Amino acid sequence: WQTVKKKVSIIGVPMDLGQTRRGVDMGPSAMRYAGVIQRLESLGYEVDDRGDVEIGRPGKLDVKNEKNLKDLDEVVKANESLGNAVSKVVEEGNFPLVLGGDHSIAIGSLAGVANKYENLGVIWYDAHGDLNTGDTSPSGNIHGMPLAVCLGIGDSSLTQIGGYAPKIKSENIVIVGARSLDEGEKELIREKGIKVFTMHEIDRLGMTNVMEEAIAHVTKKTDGVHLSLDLDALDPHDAPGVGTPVIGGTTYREAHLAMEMLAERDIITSTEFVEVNPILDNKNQTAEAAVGLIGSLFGEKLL
Ligand code: EXY
Ligand code: MN
Ligand code: MN
Ligand code: MN
Repeated sequence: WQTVKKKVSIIGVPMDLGQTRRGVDMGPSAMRYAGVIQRLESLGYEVDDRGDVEIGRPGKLDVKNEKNLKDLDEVVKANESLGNAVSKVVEEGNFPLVLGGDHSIAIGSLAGVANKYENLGVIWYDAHGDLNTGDTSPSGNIHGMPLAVCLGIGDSSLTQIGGYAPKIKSENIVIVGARSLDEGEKELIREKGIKVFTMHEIDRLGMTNVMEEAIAHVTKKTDGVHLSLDLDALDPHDAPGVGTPVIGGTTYREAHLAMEMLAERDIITSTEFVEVNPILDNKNQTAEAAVGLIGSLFGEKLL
């Protein structure tokens, strides 16, 4: 009885150079081990695993430079290849599911999809804003910068990945789950009028209302929506295997509800699941949580 569904193409990105805690490069393996392919197949999808993008090694070229962008050259190179791989998936009419890797890989994913749409919407489900540049970043870690980069803000070697900038417009973005923002990020949010549902709004309105409003916002002027899901949006109790945990996050159930609402509305056209770090995890709990959320996003229901 299963209806014909779009083919899902998986691309692994064992990237750990966008930050300094090693181990997040094992994220794609951990999610495969947690059964992501079988999970999608059991929902009736045809899955084609395209393997992993090649990543350089840390510090080979430059660990930190005067631009305050750690391992810039390697991060650029990997995101160029990822952009090409994702672009091919979209051209073939398949759904790109990118498995990270640290969040710097959103630069490549969005480079690969954004030029396929007139106006791409983005849901950024994250404890952080990822809106830093080399000038505002307290760390020099590029995983704290991808959303700014996709808005065309930051070093041109990053913003020009894929050969065009910007990838997205600030009015088509919504951030959900934020609870850690640097001063420069707050300024950018105000300046650009970016829609943010912090944990405060989630507590106050409830996840159902937040997602209703978030979906309304990202579908208003768009013809596709990318979901960028950082596992650190979940509370560290439910997702301990992440490099930058922040107390007070969304629960496992709230995250599932969000995915289930996206599945009901059927608005997501590409996605990435990032920041799973098996070394910091508790018996693959975070990768399993990620795969469960992928199940819900792709329409899994109990009854
Ligand atoms: N805002 C901090 C920084 O830029 O260093 C922390 C960023 C963490 C980014 C994580 C993956 O979402
Ligand atoms: Mn992030
Ligand atoms: Mn984060
Ligand atoms: Mn579920």
